[in-house]
Amino acid sequence: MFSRAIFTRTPLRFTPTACSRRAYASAATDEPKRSNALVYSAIVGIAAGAGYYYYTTVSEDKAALGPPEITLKGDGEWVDLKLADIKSVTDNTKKFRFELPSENHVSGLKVASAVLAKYKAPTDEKPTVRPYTPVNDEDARGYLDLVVKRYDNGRLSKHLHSMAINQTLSFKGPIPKYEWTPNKHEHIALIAGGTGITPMYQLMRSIFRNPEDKTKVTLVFGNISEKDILLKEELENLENTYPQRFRALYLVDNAPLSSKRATQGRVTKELLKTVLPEPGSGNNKIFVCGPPGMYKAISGVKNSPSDQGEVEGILKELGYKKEEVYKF
Ligand SMILES: Cc1cc2nc3c(=O)[nH]c(=O)nc-3n(C[C@H](O)[C@H](O)[C@H](O)COP(=O)(O)OP(=O)(O)OC[C@H]3O[C@@H](n4cnc5c(N)ncnc54)[C@H](O)[C@@H]3O)c2cc1C
Ligand SMILES: *[C@@H]1O[C@H](CO)[C@@H](O)[C@H](O)[C@H]1NC(C)=O
Ligand SMILES: CC(=O)N[C@H]1CO[C@H](CO)[C@@H](O)[C@@H]1O
Repeated sequence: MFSRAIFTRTPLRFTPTACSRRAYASAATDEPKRSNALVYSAIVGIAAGAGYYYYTTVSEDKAALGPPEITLKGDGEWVDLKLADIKSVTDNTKKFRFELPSENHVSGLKVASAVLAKYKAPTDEKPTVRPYTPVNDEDARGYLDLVVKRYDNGRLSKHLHSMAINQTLSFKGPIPKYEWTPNKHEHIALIAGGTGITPMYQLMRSIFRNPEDKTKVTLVFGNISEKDILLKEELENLENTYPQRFRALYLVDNAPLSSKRATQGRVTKELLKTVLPEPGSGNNKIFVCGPPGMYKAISGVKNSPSDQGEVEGILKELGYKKEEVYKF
């Protein structure tokens, strides 16, 4: 369990061009041979074991408490939660901790699901409602953590970033997304852009904190500069603790690479062909979550929350079927 992750940093077989947010180009110009050598960059695990310690500590705490109370019951009720803490994550992203009604309350979320947040400015006719994926453990008591990126013209994200401690925000939910049960798939691949990491992290946490769940996880996290890797510590912790089952590939736009953590470039067909489980090769699933342009290039867009739409883009070109892909 404390074995160390020792991956060599191999150059990736794709053109390392700078790209903008919208540049999830779908076309790889020539057909590369499928390489068996999975190429990942990762760091050597120094703090392996921290995750295990955390897991046991949480379990013991839990045993001392009685059954939890549920905050968000899926009954359509809005619940006001008080902002208790704010931590800076990157230049434009913060982690917000909301207090649940008591120390004995849990959020009520199951994996994978989201909450809805609602805000109405005094001048607004209608409230703005947006979904967010909490990053705390589902059985954490007393709080709910959101990691939210601020958009300059973003109605809800801008409000959230302007909130002061002790102000409240209305929440309801949960909104079920993809119900996870242990070992539902043998291998899952998660392709995320920006804050699209949050539902992926929810899945990963649920898998790795359950000793019965043996699912292998490959993460491709793109469209970021190195300093913008959200949930970096949390992801490193998983990489170090589960080097056999968790592999992460970080792609950055055009930032100069100072560390071994990230690789320059973009998510291309050629790259995905090397790191994803082969189409039709078993009980595998590919999850996609990111900005609209990313869905378009990689998986095709969703028609609606209840209609996944057809698989398009790179994943279609690579031969994945509808049942092998889930768009968050
Ligand atoms: C299931 C689900 C879970 C989500 N979880 C999270 C989460 O954990 N953390 C988080 O920060 N966000 C998350 N989001 C996105 C979130 O719901 C909002 O879309 C986001 O906060 C922007 O809302 P807004 O009201 O601030 O911006 P809006 O008023 O909706 O948009 C304002 C401007 O921002 C731009 N913009 C908005 N969203 C994006 C985007 N994703 N990429 C590029 N440009 C964009 C728009 O083009 C527009 O110009 C999630 C979305 C879904 C569907
Ligand atoms: C928030 O509320 C608590 C309890 O009411 C109070 O002790 C604390 O000083 C408040 N914090 C701020 C920043 O207003
Ligand atoms: C979703 C997301 O994080 N998009 C970012 C991708 O990278 C560009 C350039 O660094 C940012 O401007 C986007 O906001």
